[in-house]
Amino acid sequence: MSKTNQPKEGFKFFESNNFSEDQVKDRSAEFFHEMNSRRSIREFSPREIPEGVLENIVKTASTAPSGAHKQPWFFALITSPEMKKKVREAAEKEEYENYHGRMSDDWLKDLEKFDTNWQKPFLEIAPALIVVFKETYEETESGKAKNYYVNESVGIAAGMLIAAIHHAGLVTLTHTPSPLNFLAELLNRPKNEKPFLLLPVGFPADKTQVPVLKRKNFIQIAKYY
Ligand code: IYR
Repeated sequence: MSKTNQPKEGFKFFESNNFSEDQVKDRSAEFFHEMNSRRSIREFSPREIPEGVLENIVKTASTAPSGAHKQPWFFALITSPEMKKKVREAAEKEEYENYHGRMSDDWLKDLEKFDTNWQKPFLEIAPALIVVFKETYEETESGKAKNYYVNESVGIAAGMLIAAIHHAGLVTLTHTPSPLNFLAELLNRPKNEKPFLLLPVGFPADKTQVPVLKRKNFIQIAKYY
């Protein structure tokens, strides 16, 4: 093999999938179709999540790109009824304040169509809660090391987590009982981690309903230049 066929130091050749144009077209359409059936779900079945699934979806999330490949995320997987109860109680305390004064009238009006309130029984019923943490900096042996584009990185990982949950055939809700700090305390996480999102995960309750919503169409969200 000649030298030019060797990757440079520290690199390897990328293994392209080499799909045909038709395959690329079909795959893009099929994936859109699949993702377009995703909905945020607020009523869960207590049905258990099959073994290995939480690991697979978290590992999928962790394939996300991140600033300087620092992977500034941590996923707390809560499955014990005791911890779920504690999370529910603390979340409901924050949500009670949110719905009774902390959210503006405009905000409450925007939420009317979702028929939500401060009560969050799904936090105990769903078989798993995933708390996504962002690592604002890295704690190394030689001290604090900087992470880059933390919100962007963790936001992308959270999106991939939601896609993986949906692809597996499970449902979730992107839940933000702000302020979220009670989660760091309850789970005893280190100082460099801040809670980012709380996602109940599981199968949907029988006959659960979702609001009739319309997604923006292509010309509302994109333009060719
Ligand atoms: N966190 C509250 C309120 C809420 C806020 C937004 I923005 C929503 O899209 C939905 C709900 C709750 O979860 O009820």
